[in-house]
Amino acid sequence: MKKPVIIIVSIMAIYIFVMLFIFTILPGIMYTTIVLEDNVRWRYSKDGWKNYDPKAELNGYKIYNPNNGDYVGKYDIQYTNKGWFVKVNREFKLYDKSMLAVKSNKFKVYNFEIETLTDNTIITSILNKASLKATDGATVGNQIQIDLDNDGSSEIIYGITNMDEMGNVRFYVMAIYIDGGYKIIKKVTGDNVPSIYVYSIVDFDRDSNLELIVKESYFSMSGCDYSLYSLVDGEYKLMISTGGSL
Ligand SMILES: [Ca+2]
Ligand SMILES: [Ca+2]
Repeated sequence: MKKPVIIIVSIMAIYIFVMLFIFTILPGIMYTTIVLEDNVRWRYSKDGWKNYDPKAELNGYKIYNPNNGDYVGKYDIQYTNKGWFVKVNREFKLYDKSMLAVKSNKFKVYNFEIETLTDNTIITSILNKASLKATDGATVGNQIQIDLDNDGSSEIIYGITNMDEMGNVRFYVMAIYIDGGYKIIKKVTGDNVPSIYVYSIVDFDRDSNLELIVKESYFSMSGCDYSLYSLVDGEYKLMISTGGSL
């Protein structure tokens, strides 16, 4: 090769690498961007969590199963009014499963199982802690056992719902058992209590403290709300919350 050709090829190679670094590698180092279901988008940077522009390019996102943590693959993704599409062999194809996609170098999604909570003494303890009193209807609960702070022993996440005799949901409370006591994460009371459940358990920054992504849906509204909670000093604090309806 002649010298000018080598120089031009070298400059082009450097240009491609720099562009690749700026647009593909750097965002995964500087930020964590999470995409959820109906185009909910959160971005974490040194300034904390922010809702993020839904129109931006979505190239090279890692898709996971939100419930069991299975890695689906890395794709360019696109949201339309028909739902999520992923690029396979240069063509965008409909992705009809739950969408949890991230751009990050650190992200991990955990497998978890929801079990029925049958121990009434636990239910009573949590309701006392939350200053709630069950009505004469039905009180049902579920639990997830998982090591949330990576100290080798499991914590338990509880969800308890109470219905009155007419079948109206009167309250919902989410709590964890951690460091030998119950801590309330979320409590909703009133005439319009949503159905609430743990959508995904993740570690976005790999500090071994797991984050909870919680989904809320109301019968009277289309779309859902999603919230991200982080473990701070033994308690779950709300980091960001957003409506997923379009
Ligand atoms: Ca633990
Ligand atoms: Ca974490």
